[in-house]
Amino acid sequence: MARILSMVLAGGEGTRLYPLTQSRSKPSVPFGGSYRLIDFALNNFVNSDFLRIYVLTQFKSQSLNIHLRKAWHLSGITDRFIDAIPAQMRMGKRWYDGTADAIYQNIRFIEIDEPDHVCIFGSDHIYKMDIRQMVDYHQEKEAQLTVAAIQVPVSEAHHFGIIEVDEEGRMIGFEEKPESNPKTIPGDPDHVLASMGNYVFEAKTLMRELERDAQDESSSHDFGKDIIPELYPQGKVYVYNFNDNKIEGESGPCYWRDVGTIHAYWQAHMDLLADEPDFSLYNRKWALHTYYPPLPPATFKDFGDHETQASQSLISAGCYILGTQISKSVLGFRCHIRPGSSVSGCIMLGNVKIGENCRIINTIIDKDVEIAPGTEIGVDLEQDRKRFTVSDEGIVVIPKGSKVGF
Ligand code: ADQ
Ligand code: ADP
Repeated sequence: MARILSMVLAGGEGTRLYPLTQSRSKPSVPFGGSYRLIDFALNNFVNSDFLRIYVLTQFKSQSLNIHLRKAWHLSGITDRFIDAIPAQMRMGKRWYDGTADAIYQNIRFIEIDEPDHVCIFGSDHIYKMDIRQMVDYHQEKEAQLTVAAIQVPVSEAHHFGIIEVDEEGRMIGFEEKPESNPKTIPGDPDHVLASMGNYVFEAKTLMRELERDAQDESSSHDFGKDIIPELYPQGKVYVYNFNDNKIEGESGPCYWRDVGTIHAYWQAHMDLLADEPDFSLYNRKWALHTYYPPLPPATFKDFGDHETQASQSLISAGCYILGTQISKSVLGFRCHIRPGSSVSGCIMLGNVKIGENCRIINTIIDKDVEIAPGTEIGVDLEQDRKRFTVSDEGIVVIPKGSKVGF
């Protein structure tokens, strides 16, 4: 058995998700009622039985550290670990440049561990992947680097590293975030093959490439911009097709979403509420671990003439719903809603209090928000734009800790 070390890049600033990333890094943003974005990447490793994991943090990492400590603490007499490594400026008084620099500044952890292969994955995406299958492919091909890839519409090509591949699966072209004329898939002019930002490196190659890149003053020290374009023309770089990945107990299409913008974040929640979601939270063979606070079950009560009705929604523990209509919404822990209110297309991240007779549509409400009785949000977007962030698609965001309408 090859020895595998995993490094999860969890430093993303997430500027396009602002204000959800005002006080926390992108991987720490709550998702799906009970989870944080980073949980999906970590569940992929844990469910694949790769349990030697460093999580590299940088920006606004306190919320993430607390979550890692509460949800992902491994202890015992084995050599399994999930350890957060903060940026420590070991290579001089500077933070990480690009993603390759983040690994380079922690290269001693790889040297000490002496793995055969190193998995370097991002932590910003919603998906399930049995990483063993990617590592098996990497070993069969005797690759120096294997990059996971997925088909995306050509209109999105400028967000991704765009790959060309030969019939054997070998990378023969790569362009990071092309601004125009991306290479489309042969025979399919509407799609490109995009890098998912997930890499399996032969450890020796990784260390050699990081050392070389560190000496290159013209480099931005990024896997997508520098390391891959340099390595594939002369090295053995292979492409792993994410659509070949099989999750035990599931047969559906492979789901992968970048939730990097407010609208994508909102839409991925709505995906969870579909009659038959492409991303299931219910597969017991692929349990989605996270931290659960000690809270009672969600409570639903009628109040006088006000019936409570909830449909197409996910409601987390500790919620207390009194005489309210809830549809197409995801409520995190400890949300309290008072009678006569209605909520539709909403995502509440947790500990939200909504007074009587409110009407709230298509709104993301961050933690610790209080909304005064009789408030309408998402109904008159022109008014909302004066006080809140509203996405081009009309999704309103209420920042953490706000008191609205008082
Ligand atoms: P980007 O989407 O631009 O491109 P990037 O900002 O490099 O992704 O972030 C990748 C991962 O590293 C994220 O999980 C992020 O949180 C983390 N990260 C970013 N900066 C970091 C830092 N300084 N320290 C620690 N972690 C950091 C990449 C690839 C593309 C590919 C897309 C897929 O470069 O080729 O298509 O991911 O989304
Ligand atoms: P989240 O909203 O992501 O759940 P928490 O409320 O759990 O975050 O906060 C996690 C930690 O982050 C707390 O210790 C809190 O004090 C700290 N924190 C929150 N905002 C800031 C900030 N702007 N600067 C520094 N620390 C912060």
